[in-house]
Amino acid sequence: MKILITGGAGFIGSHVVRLFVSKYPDYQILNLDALTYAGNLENLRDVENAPNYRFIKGDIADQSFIDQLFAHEEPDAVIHLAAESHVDRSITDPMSFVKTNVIGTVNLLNAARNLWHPGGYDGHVFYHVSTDEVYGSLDFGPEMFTEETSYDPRSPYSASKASSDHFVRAWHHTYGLPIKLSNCSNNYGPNHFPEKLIPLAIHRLRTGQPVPVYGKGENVRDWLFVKDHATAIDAVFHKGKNGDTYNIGGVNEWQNLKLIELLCDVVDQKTSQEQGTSRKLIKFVTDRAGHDMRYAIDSSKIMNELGWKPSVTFEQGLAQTVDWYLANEEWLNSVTSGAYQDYNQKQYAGR
Ligand code: NAD
Ligand code: TDX
Repeated sequence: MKILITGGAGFIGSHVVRLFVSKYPDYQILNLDALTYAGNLENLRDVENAPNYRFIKGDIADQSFIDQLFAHEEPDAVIHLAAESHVDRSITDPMSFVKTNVIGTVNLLNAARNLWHPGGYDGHVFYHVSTDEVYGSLDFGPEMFTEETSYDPRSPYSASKASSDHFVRAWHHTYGLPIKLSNCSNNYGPNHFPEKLIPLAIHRLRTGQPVPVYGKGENVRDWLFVKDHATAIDAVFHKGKNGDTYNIGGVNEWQNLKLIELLCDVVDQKTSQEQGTSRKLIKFVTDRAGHDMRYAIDSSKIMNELGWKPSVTFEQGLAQTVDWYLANEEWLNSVTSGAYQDYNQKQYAGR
């Protein structure tokens, strides 16, 4: 089987590529990635010479490139992760989210349909990886997002992902394209770009800079270790039902401030600093526009039907994550030079 994985040089994609390349030596894995600021082939140094792996540089928003690629490579399946993924960037530059997340997804759907339909869809699958943010925002009650929760996206990022989810389902209902979808909560772990809360905080703590907490730090997210997301994607890809959606989460809700305090304590412990040192760097800043209050995800369907569950506790995953960043300063230094500095300056201007 030849699988086209899009966005494989990014955070989650690189863990999915590594898992599939090493676990399935009989599969050919093609990694299609535009190498935007978030894509980094350093993430895949350990698998780049594997005989069943190949990297292709290209933009999913470029329709003629995608059509030619499908005609030439004839992939049997697609696992689609390529996206613009950062909510704050979507607030300042929404159109790049429309181009990649919406138009890019439709280009892939069209190319898959054109390639697969003439011979029948048997043995093919278009798997779209999405987010819990499409469901909107919850209050602090017991409610959780299920696969039946109505869509209510509220940021340009979540609106673009919701749109792409709808297009994927529309290609299933209208053209019979075999699809699978999953909506996952916040991931954390190695290779996470330091614009997102956890790697940003680790990076800033290690360099003695303030850690920005938006608003009062009350917002709640559910966190899942990235390697557990990769095993969930493996389970859905191989065992999920055609046309079905699976919610994926860590049963692990944290208020942002409590999470940052815990992270500060882990960093103090790992760097042999006196407990409480890092917490002094916490800085409350202006809130994110339209900041969703709480995400909470009910993963019982994937757990009960596909037998998936997270392999590590949050404490274990966070300790592994901090260890990874402290041991990979070169990776952090390379991704936090150049364009990152400009982004950061804009991000904190006026905050
Ligand atoms: P990321 O930003 O780290 O990586 C995205 C990758 O896509 C990068 O390698 C980038 O170069 C590539 N890419 C971007 N635009 C492209 C284009 N036009 N053509 C080809 N490649 C392009 O993102 P991530 O955090 O790894 O997220 C991967 C997927 O998982 C996304 O679809 C995201 O919506 C979804 N998701 C992320 C999370 C999370 O917590 N990070 C949670 C749930 C779902
Ligand atoms: O500096 C910060 N300070 C802060 O308080 C940053 C960057 C974030 N935050 C808050 C905003 C959120 O409530 O922390 C929380 C987490 O923020 P992000 O790491 O930006 O993640 P989030 O906005 O929740 O979205 C993430 O999870 C779902 C991913 O970026 C998405 O791609 C994914 O779909």
